[in-house]
Amino acid sequence: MNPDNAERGATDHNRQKKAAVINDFSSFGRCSLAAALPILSALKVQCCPVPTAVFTNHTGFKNFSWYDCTDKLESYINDWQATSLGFSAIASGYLSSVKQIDFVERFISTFKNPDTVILVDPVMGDYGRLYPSFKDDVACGLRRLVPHAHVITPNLTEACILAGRKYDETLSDSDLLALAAELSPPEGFGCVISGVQRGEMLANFIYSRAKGPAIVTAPRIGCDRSGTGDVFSAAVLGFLLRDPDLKSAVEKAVSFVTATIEKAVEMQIPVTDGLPFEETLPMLWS
Ligand code: PXL
Repeated sequence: MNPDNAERGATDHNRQKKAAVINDFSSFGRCSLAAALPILSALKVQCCPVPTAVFTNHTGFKNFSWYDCTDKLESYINDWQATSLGFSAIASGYLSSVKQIDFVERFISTFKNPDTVILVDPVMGDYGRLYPSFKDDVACGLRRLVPHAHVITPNLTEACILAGRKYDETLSDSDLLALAAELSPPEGFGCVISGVQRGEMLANFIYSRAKGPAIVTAPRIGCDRSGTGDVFSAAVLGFLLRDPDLKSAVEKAVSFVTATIEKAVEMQIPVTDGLPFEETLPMLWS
């Protein structure tokens, strides 16, 4: 190890928090790393991206191409260990193979320290269907990451898959709170089932290990938009690093997402193109 790096892990944490974010990079569509980077930066967290794949644009477009980065991932563990990097948070998102899930487990066990916050966003699908390019083995593999996490942020589709049950849009509020409790990782903050449609509202069903169940709602504005879940989970992580209260982090993330969706409607942004957070990032500065 370079002796200059010996103290880096401990001192960097005091200077500025760092989050390693293991997710894909989609060059168009403002999702995954392209959302996590600006949002964590605005929340004054240094985002260190670990790209699992590079996409021309996300898979919600008719045409998309990608190259897979699996073969390059191990270098992140080797080089960052040699540089003695330490992280205040590790987050995972779009993982397209069991090999990548294995990598996330190794990454967490290498870099986790007693204070590291681990967020797993089990990105797999929406509206009861897996995203194109996802296979059942990945869906099963993602269950393995939950016990490593302190907080997970599935949507309804992902929560049903994680729990091994059929997708069901008719679940009651109490069913969804029970599901959030069932899926909560054994340690840490808990689980948020995000963006569940409730008439004119969108509801987030929270099970907080410290404070129990809660529901945070916001008006449903226009159509669902690509990348909303990624913006939400990045904001939840950034806010949790400031204040370890899950409900309060969700409330602040929901306010940010809602204001950004209002802007998207006002600016007539196509629903595929992600949220125009460039317009609202200043809300996160303080
Ligand atoms: O927003 C989730 C997501 C992330 N990454 C890619 C995607 C999607 C959803 O469609 O296609 C590449």
